[in-house]
Amino acid sequence: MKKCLWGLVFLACGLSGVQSQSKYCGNEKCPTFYKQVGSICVYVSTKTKLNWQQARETCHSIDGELLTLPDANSLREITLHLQVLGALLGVRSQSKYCGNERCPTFYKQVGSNCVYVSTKTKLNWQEARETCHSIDGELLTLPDANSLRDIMLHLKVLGVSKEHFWIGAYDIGHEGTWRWIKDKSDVPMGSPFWVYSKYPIVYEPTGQEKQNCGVLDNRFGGHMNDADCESEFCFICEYVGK
Ligand SMILES: [Ca+2]
Repeated sequence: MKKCLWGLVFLACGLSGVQSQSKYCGNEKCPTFYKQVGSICVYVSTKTKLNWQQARETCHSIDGELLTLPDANSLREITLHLQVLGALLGVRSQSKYCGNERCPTFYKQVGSNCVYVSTKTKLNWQEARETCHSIDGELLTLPDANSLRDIMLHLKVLGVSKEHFWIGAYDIGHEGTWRWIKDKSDVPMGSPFWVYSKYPIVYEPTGQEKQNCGVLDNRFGGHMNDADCESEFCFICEYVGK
């Protein structure tokens, strides 16, 4: 039976004035990637299909293991969860992908990018980067206005537009010159990318040496702001491959 019914047993997002309210971005109490089902934290992969060993290795990459079902309740809970996810589509695999998407495991297509939006444990900028690396990603690059619009709309659909999200913009080591961490290309400045104040018009970033990492700031509709890299926020990865 070749079907993506694997999950994981355990395993298990401030700016100047932007402070996180709790350890978690959403309402859940499971680590990044995981969702609570009954008493356990699981990740259900409905993207690229893998063989058993490949599936195990993917679980290991996010500190998990293939799902254990110790009793009837756990089987019932995961079955119900799969029904809710709409993932029980029949026994035979029809294509390389489990769902309708064309992005790798963990990722969802947003515009022309495959992105992973972490709405679980909040991390600082470097920790967020490392989490993206663990799934062959990097913090999000927004090369043009369309990509900014696409991700803002996506966050709204996800119902997480009240959170701040780390992205791949930074000026560490080259103060005042903002670059994307993925390819070191220049970050667009001004409108419509960065938050601005109206009277007089002043665009972020304004944090100078104290704020060297970029975030989508929920107080200003998800436009970009600079923040202290040690602040803890949700974050967005984009798939870059191995
Ligand atoms: Ca700076």
